[in-house]
Amino acid sequence: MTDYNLGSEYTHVYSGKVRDLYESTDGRLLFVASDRISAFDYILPTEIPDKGRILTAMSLWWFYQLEDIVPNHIVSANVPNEVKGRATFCERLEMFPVECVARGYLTGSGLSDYKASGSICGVGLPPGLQDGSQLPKTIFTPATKAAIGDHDENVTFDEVMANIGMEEAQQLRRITLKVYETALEIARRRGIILADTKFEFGLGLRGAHKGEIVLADEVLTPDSSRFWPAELWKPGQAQPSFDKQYVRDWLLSPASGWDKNSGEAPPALPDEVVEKTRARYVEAYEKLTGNKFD
Ligand code: Q0T
Repeated sequence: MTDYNLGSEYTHVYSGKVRDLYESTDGRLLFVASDRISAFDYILPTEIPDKGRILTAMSLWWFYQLEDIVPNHIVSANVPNEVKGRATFCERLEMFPVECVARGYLTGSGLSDYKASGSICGVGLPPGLQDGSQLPKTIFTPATKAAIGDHDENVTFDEVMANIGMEEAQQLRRITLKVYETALEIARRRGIILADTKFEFGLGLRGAHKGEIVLADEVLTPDSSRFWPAELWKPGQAQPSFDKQYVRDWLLSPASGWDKNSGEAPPALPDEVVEKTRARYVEAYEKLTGNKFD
């Protein structure tokens, strides 16, 4: 399952599809981005070399870009050798039980909800929008976190308020939209459309952040967001994905021998698909940050 071994100093706390959280014996939280990759809701049997390091570097870069807007949970990137470059020590927060999604473009579950009801999470939208359309304004479309293997469920703002209270719900919406709109502009200048993104926030428990809303998890990576190459954007069709397009195309091609609706686990990826996919992650990092990945 994991591609690293931290030894007995760390106990496992939580795993998402591709990220793991540990607690060290001295009480620190270690957030690890693995090299695992998911597609069509499966964790694939093949890892993408350096993916964890690339996404960690990207997330750290974003936290730094955004630190004047919202505090974040990063404490240090000085981590054990086994996970060097793809882990961070982070501040323990009391997490809000809500996935804070912002959308500037229509696709995915937002598109499905729009087609069914003309709205997403209770936010009404004008008629005539297509897959990939830019929305008239950025919207907050919260979801509740599902167990691994299940889909997050979109919820209305009223449901979030009922869950965590009006004040906190309004703060989360305001911060989510502000951070997303800032990131959208930064990415656009570099030729990347950040179609939507998901944030997780928590409440600081002690020290400088006590009682404050703090940005957690991994932010504005291709795993938590949709990255579209701006020059290929064309509403009315599914947009090519910056990172996973080779993976999806190969899995759906006859060459893979896999049927996405069979219920069977997907097969191992060929070396060529792995290498091209790794190159896309590197390209996304370098294009966005202007830094060389090494
Ligand atoms: C958490 C306390 O996606 C998640 O974790 C991926 C490994 C969800 N999650 C976050 C926490 C965090 C963070 N991040 C934190 N700073 N403090 N809990 C738990 N689950």
